[in-house]
Amino acid sequence: MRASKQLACLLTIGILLAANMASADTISLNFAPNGGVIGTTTSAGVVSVANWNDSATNDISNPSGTDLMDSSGASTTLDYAAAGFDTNYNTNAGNTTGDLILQKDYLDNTGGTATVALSQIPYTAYDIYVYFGSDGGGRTGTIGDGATTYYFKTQGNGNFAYNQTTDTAGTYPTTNYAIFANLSGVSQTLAVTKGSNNSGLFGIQVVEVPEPTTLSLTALGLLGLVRRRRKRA
Ligand SMILES: [Ca+2]
Ligand SMILES: [Ca+2]
Ligand SMILES: [Ca+2]
Repeated sequence: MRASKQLACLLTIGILLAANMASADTISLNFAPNGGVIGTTTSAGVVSVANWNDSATNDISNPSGTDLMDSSGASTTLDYAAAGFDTNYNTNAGNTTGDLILQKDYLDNTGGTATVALSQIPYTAYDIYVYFGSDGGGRTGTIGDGATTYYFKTQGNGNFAYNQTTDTAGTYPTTNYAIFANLSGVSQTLAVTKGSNNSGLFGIQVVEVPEPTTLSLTALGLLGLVRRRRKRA
């Protein structure tokens, strides 16, 4: 196969894979105990999508909800329930963008461990993005899903850019989100544990992972098509 044709083939497969990735659904949950509502038309998150589900805004520290909508606005089965948060609080992130509103208010854990239980997760395979922080910088803590625990130090009021912790060794990088990748099962419990001072959760995204078998078959099918066309030419 000539280099130009190889490139064209790879590009086509890349575009197809990208299209398949983009078709994956996302369910986004923003904790908005003090009114930091993202709503349905504003995009936010590392996986930047609209149609966020905002938690109750009436100064509640342990909200729950049922049948959250996905990023297309369609209702899903996903339910959630927070427990062990002691209060809620604000940063000075403001409200000029969805990403800032996400980090404006949060469920605050001032002692021990607090959890968010997700149930009736509608996807076969998925990643969970958890956004955490506080109004104060340099506060240590951990975020875990029962299998993996990531360490973090809060970014505080001076930095609302997205920075991911992948630290499982206890070096506490200054970050504001973690990804629990390639999970399966209908329920998960995410736990934030206080370190040096209180911190909490801004929000969560559950992102469907396209099934590898479907992707592989599609890619193989396309390769076959390209080869057949080459033979005819
Ligand atoms: Ca449900
Ligand atoms: Ca607590
Ligand atoms: Ca929030």
